[in-house]
Amino acid sequence: MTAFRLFKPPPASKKAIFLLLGLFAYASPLCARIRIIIDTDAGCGLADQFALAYALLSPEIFQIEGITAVHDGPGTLERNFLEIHQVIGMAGASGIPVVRGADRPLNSVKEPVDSPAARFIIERSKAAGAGELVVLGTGPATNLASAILLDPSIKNRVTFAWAGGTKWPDGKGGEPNSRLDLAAQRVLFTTGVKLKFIPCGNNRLVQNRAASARNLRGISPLGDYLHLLMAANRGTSREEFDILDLTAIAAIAHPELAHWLTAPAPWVFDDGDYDTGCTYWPMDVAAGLVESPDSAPAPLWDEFYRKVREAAPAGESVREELCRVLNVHPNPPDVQPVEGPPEKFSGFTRQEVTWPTIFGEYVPAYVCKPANAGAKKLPAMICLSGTSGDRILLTSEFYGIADYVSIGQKEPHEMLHGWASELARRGYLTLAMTQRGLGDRGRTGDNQSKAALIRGFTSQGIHTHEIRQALTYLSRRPDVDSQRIGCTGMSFGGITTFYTTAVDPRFKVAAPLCGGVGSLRQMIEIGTPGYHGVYWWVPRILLHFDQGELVAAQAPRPYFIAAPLDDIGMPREAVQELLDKALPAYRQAGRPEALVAYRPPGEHAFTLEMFEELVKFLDKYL
Ligand SMILES: [Ca+2]
Repeated sequence: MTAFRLFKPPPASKKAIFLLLGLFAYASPLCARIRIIIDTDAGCGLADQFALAYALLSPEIFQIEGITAVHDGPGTLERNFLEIHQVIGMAGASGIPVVRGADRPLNSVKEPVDSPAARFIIERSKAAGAGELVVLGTGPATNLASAILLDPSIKNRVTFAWAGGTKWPDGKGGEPNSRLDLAAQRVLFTTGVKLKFIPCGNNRLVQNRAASARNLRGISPLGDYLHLLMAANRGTSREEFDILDLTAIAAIAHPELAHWLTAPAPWVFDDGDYDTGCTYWPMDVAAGLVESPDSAPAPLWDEFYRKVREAAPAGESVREELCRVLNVHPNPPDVQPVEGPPEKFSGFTRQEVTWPTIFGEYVPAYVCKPANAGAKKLPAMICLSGTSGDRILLTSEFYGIADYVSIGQKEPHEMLHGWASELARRGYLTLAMTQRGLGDRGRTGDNQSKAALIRGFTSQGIHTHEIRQALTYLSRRPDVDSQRIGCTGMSFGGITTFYTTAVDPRFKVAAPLCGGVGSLRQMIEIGTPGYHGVYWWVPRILLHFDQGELVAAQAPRPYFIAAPLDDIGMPREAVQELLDKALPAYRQAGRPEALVAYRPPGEHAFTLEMFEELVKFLDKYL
């Protein structure tokens, strides 16, 4: 998704969908977008997030001038302000002003609570621009009422809309938006402003947990988040929620569905009841926008799900977004290698290669070639070890499982030795590098990662950079077929393989082995997240995508995932989620067989059987 998504005209195919919806389902405004400010107590529950998501994902309907935060009781303003940013981030929107409002209710119908939000509403109401401004409140009406009291002439320039209040016209007792600032509601009702009133009770867009699990979970990071709010909202055991705030934004977007009627605005009693014997100017009342998620058809919910699904970035935009998240450049990095002489071993030759990388460090690597390789250009693989390994382990003459003590380590670990050199014996040119923080680079991985974070780097971004340097180097070697280069790695090397191949389209194949790959969200919910070092934790990534979306975006690149069923670094449910997300993209690309999952019984280990499966995959696809 680009940074300017909201201001980009929809592509032709989407335009056609909007036109069809407009002509046949709704009489939606297609020509003039609605200029809107949304005033919200976004962090107080879940309804505001649904409303914001819908508005942010409806650029064909709304031109959002800004979003203002309001309190929903003492000490809540900042939480609500931050939640607005959260939803904007997940919707992939940017460039929308977010403004803090009042942190307390009005003292009386005559005294405004001055705030940046009230001033912002007044300022935007005076801005030149086509069409009238709608200011929609989905929380206590403090900011709206304060703008009116600060500048009464605003009523000539703005249509106010407000979701709250008890059922019209004869409901009993208040509801929270009304109760938390009754004076503000009275200002809206008694000052003669143009008002669209969306009362509670009459209007019900209902959502339940089963439907949200079915329709929102897993469709995009935003869908996951909205479902999480449904599943965990304030500890309530309720299965069903009226999403009043979404009803309000839907009533503005699709007025023909809201059964508007006109009635004189009443005085509101202290208990929230309406005094229809004491009335003021006419207002529009939304009298019946009702839809359940289980009714058929459910056009509003269907539209909502579709838009939340489209909030997931796809294809090339995923790669661009991932580059931003990892803070790496989308273009390939350069490399200036220093090559040593080749040494002969049984069945392969080994040559040392080093190159300068960031922070004045050098990457040490070995390149292994089949003995008697001849003049033919070879397919090449970058090979990466886990945290207990290094380039020495990867390129030993001995191939097989045995104890290994890497430089700087004390305890031996049982590991697969010499698998990069064995791949060379099998016909591949391999480059085995010691990744940052391992072996002969000093075992300081986690501390290096933490230092990188506060310098503005991400740990994965640095690993990615170095592995891409290796790719640049290999692609320039005269004995390598630059169109046939892949990357594989075990454990720590698996997760660095995962991100590097997702970032760099030059790789022909990707093969993360036991790499903590599957679903980040599921890993932190049901897995053993303490197992992974700092390198695994990519800041803000779940705002953009989970790992399944990253693999889906690479279809139809041949992809091999080794995921033992009891691997502590990747719960089987998480791996299944990745496959469920990626397989449709591979099917659509006409190459479902190119997504290969090797899921043997067993724990986190690189076995001889796994190596043979990897070779089978490489022989077929590289
Ligand atoms: Ca609200």
